[in-house]
Amino acid sequence: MGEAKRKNGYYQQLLHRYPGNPILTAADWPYAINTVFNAGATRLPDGTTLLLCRVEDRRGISHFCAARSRNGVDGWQIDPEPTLLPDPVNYPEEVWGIEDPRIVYVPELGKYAVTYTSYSYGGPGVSLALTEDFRHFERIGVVMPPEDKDAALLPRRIGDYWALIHRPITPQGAHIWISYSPDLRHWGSHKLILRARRGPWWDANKIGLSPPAIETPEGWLILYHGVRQTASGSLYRLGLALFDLHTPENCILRSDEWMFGPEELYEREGDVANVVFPCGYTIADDGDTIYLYYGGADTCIALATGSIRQMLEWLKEHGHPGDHGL
Ligand code: BMA
Repeated sequence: MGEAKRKNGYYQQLLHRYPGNPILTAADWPYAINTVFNAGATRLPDGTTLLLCRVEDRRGISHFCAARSRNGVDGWQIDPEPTLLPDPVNYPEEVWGIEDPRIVYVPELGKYAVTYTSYSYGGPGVSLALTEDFRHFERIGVVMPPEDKDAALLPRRIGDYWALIHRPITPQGAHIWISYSPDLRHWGSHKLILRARRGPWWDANKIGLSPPAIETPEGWLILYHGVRQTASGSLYRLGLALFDLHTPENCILRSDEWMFGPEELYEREGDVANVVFPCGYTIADDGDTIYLYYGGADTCIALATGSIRQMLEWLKEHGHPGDHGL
């Protein structure tokens, strides 16, 4: 079952890279850009996979552009022009661009909620927009002021409240929090739910939600990134944590080891070396196979597939309750 031999023995491979990676690069774009990476993902009602790609232009400022594919792997139809541009006149928090979208379909609204980083003089904050078709967007505006990012909504209310997982920077560090809202506009009941570890750990000092939480019968499964600072730069890797379905601020399990990290050249070399950064996934008709879309080295979009059931089994074997190892 997907065991890979590495330096000192074997580890279980949970995510399998698509051999044709990267699946999208700047060379595929219908207009001049610098890079394309960190895409939100969803499956539309007709089964089409939609990626809302973060595109960095040749000034350094990011916007979003949609790419659609029948099979989620190839044959991408890319919008001929930017799909969502920053709107600094009406939304000054977007003056330095919009980045890293996460898409969640919200059945109660019949709309997709897109949470993204809005970047300005104030720093990065979290903004929310709603859309039905990825052509027209209704901006709600800033939902978490700077400095905050890596946010995604849960797809349904918990009790009476919407819940947002996000990563503020506070004097205590860069940890993952949850906040609640009755109307998607007013947020409170903020709680820290997962701490960055310290010292030599792969997820020391800075962690953040990667794609939106995956709802499973055993809880909300999250893939989170950990950032290890080294003498030659940061290493972005991914681990797993499981949160209670009814009380999502309660962490049931957290992995000690990372389960995916930069290995291939398109993950190790690019504008920012050694980064794998997923912002979205789709789930196949079998309800178990996950297609994870991730940015490689802030330069391209790559795809890896895995099994949600296997990730849960691995987490039960390799995980610990609570803040183990802090
Ligand atoms: C994070 C985010 C991501 C980026 C990563 C590596 O802070 O800004 O957009 O992929 O850094 O540069």
